[in-house]
Amino acid sequence: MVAAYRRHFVVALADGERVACVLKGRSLQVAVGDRVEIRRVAGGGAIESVAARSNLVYRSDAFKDKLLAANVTQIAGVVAPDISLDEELIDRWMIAAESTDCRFVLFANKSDLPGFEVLRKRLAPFAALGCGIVELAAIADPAPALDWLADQRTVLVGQSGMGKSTLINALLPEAGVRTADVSDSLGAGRHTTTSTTLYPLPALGRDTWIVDSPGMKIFGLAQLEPARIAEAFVEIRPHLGHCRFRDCRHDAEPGCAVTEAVVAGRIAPHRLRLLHTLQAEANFARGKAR
Ligand SMILES: Nc1nc2c(ncn2[C@@H]2O[C@H](COP(=O)(O)OP(=O)(O)OP(=O)(O)O)[C@@H](O)[C@H]2O)c(=O)[nH]1
Ligand SMILES: [Mg+2]
Ligand SMILES: [Zn+2]
Repeated sequence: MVAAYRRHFVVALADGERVACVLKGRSLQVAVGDRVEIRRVAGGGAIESVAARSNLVYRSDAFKDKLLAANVTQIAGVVAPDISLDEELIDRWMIAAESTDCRFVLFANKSDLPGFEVLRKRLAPFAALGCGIVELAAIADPAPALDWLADQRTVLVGQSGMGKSTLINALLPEAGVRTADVSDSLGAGRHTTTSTTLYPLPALGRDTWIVDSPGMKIFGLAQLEPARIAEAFVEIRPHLGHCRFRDCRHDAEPGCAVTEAVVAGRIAPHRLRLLHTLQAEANFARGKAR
């Protein structure tokens, strides 16, 4: 399945034909990147089944799921100097990637703009956590991103106006994806990209593609299992299992290896706070019978 807009989908068949589809049945969940079976109906198709997937990247709160893509190998966050940086959002993308066995990379876009040097400094802590950072000006040249996209099934995430669609256009000029000035998209409080769309990148490898998604300001991870969220923090993970209490919450318990690592400067305090926030969000969602 290659494009999703609300309850409307586009499926690309093996011979290249594209069929507008609806979902058969309410229980079925489908995301771009899914392999599906369809049945022809008047005017299009109905998605009847979804093949087993290697993973599903989505965001969720206590009330609903927002599917991004299935069978993903890499999440690429896009940031730029002309839009205020939300570090917690980046942290959440990293956690989403870790918990779905995806690689995470940050595209620091609009390197041609003033203020890029400030952005570069603010991204340094993410590099320290092991995330790749690619500096580029997508509008002029997507080349720095190519090595990172090769042989990967990537989903682009980022706030509106960062340049996700611009990067797609630079990679695939024939795609003609709509982009818009930051002032336009932010001023009206609307997003330029409204559907989630998969673009094959055959020049960069077999089964290689990239997904453009609508801009997002929040990234809920309520679907995560509360007890396992800590493992998705790369710098917290090595300390797990070393606390005095087996069921340590890494809060105010004595003999907590994680809070000791915070005191020693090996874990940033905001990262431990985010762990507790994500656990609270996940527990809250579980309390609601979703
Ligand atoms: N100066 C500069 N502007 C860029 C660059 N990349 C994108 N832009 C501009 O940033 C604006 C937003 O780009 P889009 O590609 O529409 O952003 P988006 O992330 O797809 O936004 P949504 O679809 O709303 O999520 C456009 O005016 C682009 O021309 C770049 O490398 N340098
Ligand atoms: Mg866009
Ligand atoms: Zn602990």
